[in-house]
Amino acid sequence: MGKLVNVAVAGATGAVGNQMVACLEERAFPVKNLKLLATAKSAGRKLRFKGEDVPVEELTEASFKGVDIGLFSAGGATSQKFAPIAAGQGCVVVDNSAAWRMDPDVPLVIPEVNPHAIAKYASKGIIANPNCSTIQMVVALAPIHRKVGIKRVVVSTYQAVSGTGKKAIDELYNQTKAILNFIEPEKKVYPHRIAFNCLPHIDVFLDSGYTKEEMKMANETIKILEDDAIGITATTVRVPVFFSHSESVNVETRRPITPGEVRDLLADAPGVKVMDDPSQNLYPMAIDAAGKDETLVGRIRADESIANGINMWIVSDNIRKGAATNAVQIAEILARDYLSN
Ligand code: L14
Repeated sequence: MGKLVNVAVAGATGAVGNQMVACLEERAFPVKNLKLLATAKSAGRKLRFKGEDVPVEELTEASFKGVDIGLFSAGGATSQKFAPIAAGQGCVVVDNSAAWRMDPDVPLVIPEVNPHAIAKYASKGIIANPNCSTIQMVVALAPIHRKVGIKRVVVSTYQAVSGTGKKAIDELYNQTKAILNFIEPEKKVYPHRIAFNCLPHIDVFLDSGYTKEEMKMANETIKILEDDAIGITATTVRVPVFFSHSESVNVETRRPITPGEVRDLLADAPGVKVMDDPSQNLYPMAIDAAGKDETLVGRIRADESIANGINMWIVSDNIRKGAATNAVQIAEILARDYLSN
């Protein structure tokens, strides 16, 4: 790895921000100085990093002087405002919000899939981290796309509450506890009860009837795979799970491929682990992926209703590979290949 870098984490006290700090430590990222930034309300709190208590400072326009890389997970509005301010001060921003993902001058990067796109950061000083549901799906789709071409994808997701943040983790916990104690549960985060329920609703609805989360999955996949001939339709569903998103993915390929060939292809794919032995009841589950960085794939089988169809089940920790790990992996490439002198 190249030189030591000054890193800032914006939104450090959130679920993803916390995990970003943990990933920097776990992966032995070459940190010179770590700055933790959050709203004034969180300023003064401390987070543990490499055995030391690092104080959280208020995020302001002056926060990024001397910072080489800023990992942002403080929401779209904060990214919209502060990413250009940070970039203007020479800080390369790796942004986890949806604010910059579809900007044609901002690369949208999954390191295992399109690391070459990182070079385009120079235009705005911003690199976007894709949506959690997109990342885990595309890590598994990319090798298939390269081999036989993907024509169409139909995906349904089963998404954990942690994607919404700490308040939603508390909401699932509190509602579950209330219901098991015959107490009327309160709802503050989602429009309906999430405990013992499924909500076909993630992010906001558009006039088309789709949610923004569904359109992110379609648009981001096309941008990352650099192929707008791929058709994608998504239904995104919130389920009462704390960590890890699961996805049922139906793929129509351009050329034939057997389930065995998909299994072999994915067994060699970086960041992917195949868990597929129905005879042993072996398939990926949210509880397997939580706390790990791999994307787990199983239930690989032919869709016999079409000529070239494959079905699979893809599971990954939405806070790790879906957010923090992916951002830190991008930062590793930046530090090694772009900021090293
Ligand atoms: O990064 O699960 O675009 O509520 C926004 C919705 C992250 C997940 C994003 C959720 C998503 C979030």
